[in-house]
Amino acid sequence: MTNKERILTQLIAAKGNPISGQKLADELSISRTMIWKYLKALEEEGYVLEAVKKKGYILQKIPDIVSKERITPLLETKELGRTILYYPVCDSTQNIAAETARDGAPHGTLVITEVQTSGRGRLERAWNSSANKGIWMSVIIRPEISPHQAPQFTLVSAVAITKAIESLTGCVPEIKWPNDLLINGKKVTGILTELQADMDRVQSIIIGIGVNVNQDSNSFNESIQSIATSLKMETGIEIDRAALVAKILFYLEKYSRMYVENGFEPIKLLWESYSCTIGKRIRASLLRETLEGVAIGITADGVLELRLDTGEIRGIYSADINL
Ligand code: BT5
Repeated sequence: MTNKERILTQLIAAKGNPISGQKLADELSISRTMIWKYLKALEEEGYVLEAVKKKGYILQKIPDIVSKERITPLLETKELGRTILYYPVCDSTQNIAAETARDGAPHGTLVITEVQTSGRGRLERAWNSSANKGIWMSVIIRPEISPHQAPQFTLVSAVAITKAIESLTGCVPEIKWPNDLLINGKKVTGILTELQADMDRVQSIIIGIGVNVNQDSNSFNESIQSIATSLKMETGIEIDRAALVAKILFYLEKYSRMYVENGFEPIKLLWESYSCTIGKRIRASLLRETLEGVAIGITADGVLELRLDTGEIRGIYSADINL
């Protein structure tokens, strides 16, 4: 933790009681002037501090941002999120993460922003992330697996985000294969998994996560207003985005490790328990054809199995699904 994060952690822990500049200076072994500089820096980020004469500083308001200072004190992970790159605005966290990963960023690096100007989904589709009311982030992971095991990380991530949303809001999303989380049939989360690999070794997997958190329906572009929802729209409550980021990283670390150590089977069972695809009649739009049939399950490789009306079973690696 940096000194600024330590000061913030102490102010939060004081729960509205004043904490003296001298006490902070003693605990961090730095001068009062340095403490004052850090407090000024926090104020510039939107933290509201009250100075009470002879008593010290009270934290009055925490800004609604997803900065490193807000997320770090909430982390329950060993590796994920231990390096954070925060941008008030950027084109796409996926682009920054890809570049940073190529430059050797460590396993677990988090790239996060308030607003994306060119957020993207699969096949270069646009991802609406203009409002600073969602979570737009990319996590760089470097698991020791072969490239063909990488697509399963989309499913690992879907389970992790579902668990995080469930534990923080009580609202349980459904997973639509392969990368959508839905609440009441509307999309609340999209996942974009990208790979940097040699023929036989994964260099890094970049897990891009977009969660609609505190938007109202008019925050979305008109084109997606009927298909998108946010956690606030579904629960009626403003959610602390930083707390949700920390929870997502916690579950992502837990389930990634489970996958690498124990294989896909335990993740598959969890994924199927949250899925709204399995057992349903669906239409799958592939790059060159459209197939209709009943989704009967996913394989140990995360491939969706579709039973066509002819009885033939087809494995689907990548498609858009219509229920
Ligand atoms: C996805 O693609 O669902 C993956 C989205 C990943 C976004 C994250 S945000 C952080 C990171 N940085 C990025 O640049 N991207 C990742 P796909 O399955 O192709 O779905 C895209 C479709 O979802 C669009 O064509 C719209 O129909 C719809 N859509 C766009 N923005 C949306 C939103 N905010 N909420 C719900 N649906 C949306």
